[in-house]
Amino acid sequence: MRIRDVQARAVVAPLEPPVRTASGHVTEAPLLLIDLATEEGIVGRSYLFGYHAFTLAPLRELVVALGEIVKGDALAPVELDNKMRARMTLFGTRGLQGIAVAGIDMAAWDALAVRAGVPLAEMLGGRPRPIPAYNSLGMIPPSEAANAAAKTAAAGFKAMKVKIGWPTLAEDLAVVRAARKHLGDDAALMVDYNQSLATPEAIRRGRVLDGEGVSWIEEPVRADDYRAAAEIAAQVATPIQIGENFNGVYEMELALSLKACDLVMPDPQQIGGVTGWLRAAALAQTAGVPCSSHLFIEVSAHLLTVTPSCHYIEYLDVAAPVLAEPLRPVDGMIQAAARPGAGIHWNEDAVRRYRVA
Ligand code: SMN
Ligand code: MG
Repeated sequence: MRIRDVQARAVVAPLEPPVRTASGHVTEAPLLLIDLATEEGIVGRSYLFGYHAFTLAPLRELVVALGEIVKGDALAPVELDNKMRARMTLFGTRGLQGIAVAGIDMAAWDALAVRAGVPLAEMLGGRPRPIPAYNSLGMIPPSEAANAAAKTAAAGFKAMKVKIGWPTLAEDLAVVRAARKHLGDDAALMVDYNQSLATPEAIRRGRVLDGEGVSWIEEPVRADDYRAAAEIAAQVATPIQIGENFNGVYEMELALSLKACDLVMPDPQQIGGVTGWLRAAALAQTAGVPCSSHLFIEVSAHLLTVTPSCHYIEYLDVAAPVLAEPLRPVDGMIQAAARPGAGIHWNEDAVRRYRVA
């Protein structure tokens, strides 16, 4: 089976509620929708999340250009990954280049599973199964945290993440204590600083959070400051979680070698798609580190079934407005659809509505 062409469409979908973070707000869902067609008529689909609309045009150019490079090649995702990365060796695959490679990789693996007539999880040697999910919220003020936690518990989640990094530690604590109180004692509460603290402040706030029943502190400092994260992890009892910004598995290996974190959460587009994730899952396994996902719930629901140290799937469904059948959590768990591929099918009316040039 050979690749006939790769199409990429840019949309800006609504993101409700917007994701407020201590390092800026994401108020809409800029997505690049990828359709990889084979000569036999099989179509593999994936999407990329641009965070801000201005990334979509260059991202689309990169995906289309890489699509031309792999046009006519066999549908062999690992070979395609090798070829695309080799073509960019001289300037590297950090940033949008690496994300574009991941987008084509995820669509190629989807096509492979569709052709085989099995869910992606089965293509990878696993089977769809319920994965523990956490409800992932943005920065919410203390006044809303109790209600958000109560609604999360009522929805059946056994875990919730809230973003903090308010101007004062007292405000962070007010949010954590309100959420902790209304989430239920048996539920996990995680916090995410989105890289907003300096190291001394991260240690100061982390030590106070140690007494608050928090299951992980995410990205306290700059995502790639692994030495700082290691210092924080050594001085704070609460597990330190990073990984959504691991740009490929070499960065993940470096972070683990520096003991920068107690937990990891690769992002499928940042880590290198399905191919990158499989390597990341092995790194997490050999390091003995629990591995969660970041965004991309459809493909993550498959990937986590073959992740030996599978931990949580993040429930923050940025692509739902343009999907024909968004994945829904049931009793705090998320299970991939037992249908061929990754389960990504567009709602073409919505795509038309949100399409951007
Ligand atoms: C995040 C998600 C989506 C947009 C911005 C930030 C976040 C997370 O860091 O962990 O979900
Ligand atoms: Mg995060």
